[in-house]
Amino acid sequence: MRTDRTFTMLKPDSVEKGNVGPILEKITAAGFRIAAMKLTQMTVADAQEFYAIHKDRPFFGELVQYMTRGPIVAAILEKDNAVEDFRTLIGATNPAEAAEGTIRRLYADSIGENAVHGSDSDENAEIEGQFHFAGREIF
Ligand code: RTP
Ligand code: MG
Repeated sequence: MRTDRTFTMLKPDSVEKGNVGPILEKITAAGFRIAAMKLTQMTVADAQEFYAIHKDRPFFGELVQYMTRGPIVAAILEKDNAVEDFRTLIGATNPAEAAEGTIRRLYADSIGENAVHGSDSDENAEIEGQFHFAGREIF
């Protein structure tokens, strides 16, 4: 398994608000190489599977509704220490608690609609990247 890749989604709110360009600029400026990227929309079944770990949480229904309401930008990103460095770049889950200059602080509205996803482990980065991309789409 590679340990220098992470998986991200620019969530529907980022696409709706026209923030894809500025967010990608921050990601590439931070030294991440784009290994795979596409505009796509998750079905309800996709989102339920992707976020299965949260299925018993009270916000699960809202989360699935949010993540399926419009297109997302899915991407695999490469950099040394990618998973941890990307989580630092995006900031805390709740944008009100996210550090100054982080993507969620700059572009997210609330803990529910928080602009971006970042994998939380090397193992999940691999699983999530394969969930969204075929081998021939990864460079
Ligand atoms: P993500 O998986 O999207 O990168 O976010 P995360 O690790 O920072 O947060 P996680 O605990 O995995 O939660 C996944 C997503 O569920 C939504 N959420 N809503 N209303 C709420 O209290 C609440 N808590 C979490 C967010 O969209 C969060 O990113
Ligand atoms: Mg998470």
